[in-house]
Amino acid sequence: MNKLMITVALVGAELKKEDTPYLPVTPEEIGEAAAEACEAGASIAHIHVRDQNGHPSQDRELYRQAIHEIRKRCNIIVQVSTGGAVGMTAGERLQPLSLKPEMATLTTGTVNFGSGVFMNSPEIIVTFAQEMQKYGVRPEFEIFDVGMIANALHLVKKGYVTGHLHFDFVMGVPGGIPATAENLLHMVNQLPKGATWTVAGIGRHQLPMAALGVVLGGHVRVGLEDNIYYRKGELATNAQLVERVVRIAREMDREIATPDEARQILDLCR
Ligand code: KMH
Ligand code: ZN
Repeated sequence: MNKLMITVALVGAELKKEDTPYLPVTPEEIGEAAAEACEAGASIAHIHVRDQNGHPSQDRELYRQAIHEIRKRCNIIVQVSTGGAVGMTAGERLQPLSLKPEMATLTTGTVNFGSGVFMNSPEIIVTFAQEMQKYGVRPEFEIFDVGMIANALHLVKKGYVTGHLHFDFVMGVPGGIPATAENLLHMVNQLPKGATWTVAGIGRHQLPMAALGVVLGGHVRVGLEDNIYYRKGELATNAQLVERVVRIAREMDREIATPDEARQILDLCR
């Protein structure tokens, strides 16, 4: 079977240090957490950044510092968020793209997000895709519900996204698609030939969706952005969540992709 890419979603925008002391928030902490996760087997780090008060931010300078701290320590692929936090403007969210990271998220639709609304109008989606093209950044389509796949493929048809197509199915957000095996298969079946996919289950869905990703030949995202527990009542570190997926994959005879192997799978080596 193909090698498994593990994405670690290190930070997110919704959690606080009070929720878990293991949450990295400063650029140095993000760099450390990325290096530990990479050592454990992660090939992609999906990152958000926080300001000095720990609040979610899309500030370009903070991203520059966090990426610098990661690069100092390891070879992991850096994937910046363009989702940011609910309520941020498109201009705020776009800031890290001008740093020309290897990858960035691109959410192709609006979705209820807990008690908020994660806004992605047709205009925003096209603008974000164009900015990624301009800076040579590979998008990861961030799919929170099934209609977003058709929106992503529409962007491809119109030429706003070219090259290798990679999707991340984020399942179990309150307001988004429920995390079930049937729903995952339904989404996988809609992808064009040659596209790759990752699955990210939220909260208690992280572990079963990761196991499904391993056995179905997809790829897996874990990390504190999506789930802070190792098991009920026991907090996890980012690296521990990665290590568990590595163990599951090895038991299933699936090898783990290094960052450079992930670059080849995603055709980032241009
Ligand atoms: N924080 C969510 C509203 C992304 O990183 O692109 C959006 C999010 C998706 O986390
Ligand atoms: Zn995110």
